[in-house]
Amino acid sequence: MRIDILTLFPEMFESPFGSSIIKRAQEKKLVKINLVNLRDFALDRHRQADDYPYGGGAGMVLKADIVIRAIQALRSPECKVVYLTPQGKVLNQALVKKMAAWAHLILLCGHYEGIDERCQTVIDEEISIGDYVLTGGEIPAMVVTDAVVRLVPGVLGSDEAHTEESFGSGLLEYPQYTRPRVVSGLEVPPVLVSGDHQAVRRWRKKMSLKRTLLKRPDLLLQREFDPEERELLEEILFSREGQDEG
Ligand code: 4FV
Repeated sequence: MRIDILTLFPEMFESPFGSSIIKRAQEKKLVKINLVNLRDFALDRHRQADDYPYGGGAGMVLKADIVIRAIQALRSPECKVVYLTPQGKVLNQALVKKMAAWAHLILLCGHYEGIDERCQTVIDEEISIGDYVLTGGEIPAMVVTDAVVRLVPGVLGSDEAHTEESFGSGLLEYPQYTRPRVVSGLEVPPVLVSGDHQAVRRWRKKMSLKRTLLKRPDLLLQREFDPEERELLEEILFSREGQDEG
């Protein structure tokens, strides 16, 4: 997978992409991330990439001629150009899965008041990471890159599976426990040390359902349930639960 990130501040990406999983994915050539400075496409000797807004008003606007020139230089037949903006579709795991299937992604990072509207001629998708305003599109581009790259086959090792994680199944993830067995007098739920894999699988599915019901009931509204999940939901809703239910 190829990811080109168009930004005025390529240095912001060095540390997030310089360690752990994203770094390893690049070393294993599973993903190629290019940090591209928008200023490199400015033709004037001051390499000016932004200017005052026509019609007046505060802040600066990224110049369309530079953005368009940059994207025309980078794009390929199979690429998708994504502009990070609060006006975009709000990112979720379903959208991340869709993007992870693309061979070539160009992420355009806005700054200041945003970009000249005529850049829309070279933009395929607008994506927002949430309904709040940031200083620039750089951190959203990091979020998108991290979420997408970890779904690229081979990036996550076996011990980092993404199958049973939150939103993978449309439910929140079940509680995790590790050594030591007792912490602050709190025991690990016995089922998890029972060796009964079926019972563990069922307990984890029940906990995912229960947590989703308690923390994100909205996620349950858009979801089908298999017979076992129906049974577990009835148990949760209609029977008294013991403490070790986690
Ligand atoms: C943003 C978001 C975001 C808006 C003005 C950059 C800033 C400045 N991008 N999801 N939320 N962008 O706040 O994607 O140009």
